[in-house]
Amino acid sequence: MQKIIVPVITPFDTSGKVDTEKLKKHVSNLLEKGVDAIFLAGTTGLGPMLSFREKKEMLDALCGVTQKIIFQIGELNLENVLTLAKEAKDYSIIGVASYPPYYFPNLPERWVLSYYEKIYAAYEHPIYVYNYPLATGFNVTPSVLKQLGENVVKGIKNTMNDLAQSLEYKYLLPKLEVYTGSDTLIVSSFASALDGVVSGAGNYVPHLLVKIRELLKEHKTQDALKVQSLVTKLTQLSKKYGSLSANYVLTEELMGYDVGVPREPIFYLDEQQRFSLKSEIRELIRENELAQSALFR
Ligand code: ELE
Repeated sequence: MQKIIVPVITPFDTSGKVDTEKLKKHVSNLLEKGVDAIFLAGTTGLGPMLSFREKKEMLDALCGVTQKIIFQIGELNLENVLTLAKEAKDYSIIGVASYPPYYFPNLPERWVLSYYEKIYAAYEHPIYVYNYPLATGFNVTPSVLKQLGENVVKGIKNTMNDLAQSLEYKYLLPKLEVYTGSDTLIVSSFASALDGVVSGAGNYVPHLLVKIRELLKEHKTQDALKVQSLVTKLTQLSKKYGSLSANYVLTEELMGYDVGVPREPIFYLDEQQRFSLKSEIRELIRENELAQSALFR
């Protein structure tokens, strides 16, 4: 079955420390709602703002809850990345992932290939690639992935609206797991040859993602599209307020418990913004009957 993977938000306390208790609670709730796996320290989890020691601390905390974890270890200090890759070998998690080296423009392809080959050598198992060209500045194209090959790469999460690129990965490397990282392509991912989704919206509406998958299985395409449309609207709402911060408010409102705050300079929404975002969420849900039944079943 195609997978629903959630790039979990990282709960911080107001002093900026990771709150592992809130993280554990949130992850066990997500799994209970039918989520298949957790993507740890991704974009939604503010991965680039975490030290490699904090990432390890989060892995340690979560391992008591689940082993269904893809652990994002990428950063620009390769020594730290390789240390985490070696340490991750001691855990029976799904695997490690990394975005390519970022920020520096025009990196030659061969450097990116060497980066992933080094992680593979340290981890000694095939790894996951996180492709998010808008954020990293580098597109891990199907041809780059093909050069790495199926021995080195186990899967890719592609955060691009270009579904054709995701399909091309799958065509060139049939054994590869291919996930889309886009909240607006959940229906298309499940309805195509891909292996599932890594969806930030899964933090606040995991039940709607499960619902979409169920509806498609029953060939209720129109209903699935209706739920997708609501998920898309919620993510648009999140973007309007600054999604990296608004995700915490959406999760609190729709999951019904406190998930802490982001870490500055991703600033927590002020009281007025939180109030207005929550009102907009409620209005959206009120307007959508199908969503109501899926949300509150
Ligand atoms: C998506 C990002 C992208 C989810 C992660 C994810 O957070 O690690 O706003 O769609 O560009 O890659 O959330 O966000 P948008 O996998």
